[in-house]
Amino acid sequence: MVVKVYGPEYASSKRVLVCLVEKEIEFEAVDINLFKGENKSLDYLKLQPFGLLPAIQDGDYTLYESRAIIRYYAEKYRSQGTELFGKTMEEKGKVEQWLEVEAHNFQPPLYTLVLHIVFSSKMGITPDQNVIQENEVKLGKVLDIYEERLSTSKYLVGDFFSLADLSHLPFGYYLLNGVGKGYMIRDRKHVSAWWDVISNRPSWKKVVQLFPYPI
Ligand SMILES: N[C@@H](CCC(=O)N[C@@H](CS)C(=O)NCC(=O)O)C(=O)O
Repeated sequence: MVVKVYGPEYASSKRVLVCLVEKEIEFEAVDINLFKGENKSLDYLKLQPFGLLPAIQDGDYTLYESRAIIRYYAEKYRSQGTELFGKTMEEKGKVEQWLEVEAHNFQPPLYTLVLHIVFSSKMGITPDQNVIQENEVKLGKVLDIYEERLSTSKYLVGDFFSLADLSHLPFGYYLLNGVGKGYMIRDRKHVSAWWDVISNRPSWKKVVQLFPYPI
């Protein structure tokens, strides 16, 4: 069964796509244009009642929330493609920990920067320099913690690439492309080395090449 992924060009959908590529799961992309409001169509709202991208359809099964989707596929196809949860329960616990950090510490300030810097005109937002500065400072403090962690470990959890690293790719990309604050990665030696390793994975390069960002 081919998995249908809705809205492949948007960042949160790319979290799902890169996971499917790593797990060697066949998929089909269905375009939904957020800027034309297609995410609020009655048909799409049946799949994702909040009108957010992505959602997936896998036969009769549907699921939304990108991190729920990647957890689902990483678990369902544990022995296929890249093992993204680690080998032990302890490693899985740490993968979950860093997935939560990504969702609650890393992404929120970065999402605000993306909205105010990249999509302000398309989304009808007046860019607010105070909000931008405040979120840049917040994200910097988060990245300082990453720098410390990555000074002792190649990846966030240990010596293996996991769902935790993967989950940072879609919005991390914006920092260097679009937001124009690549220095936040490049000025942190270990974060910078980590970023180069994870963003050079063939899976991520394939996703960005197949579905360019709407920047
Ligand atoms: N927590 C959701 C967030 C999804 C999300 O915010 N998606 C953005 C695209 S990256 C979106 O659909 N935005 C449309 C809107 O805010 O109306 C997930 O991870 O699936």
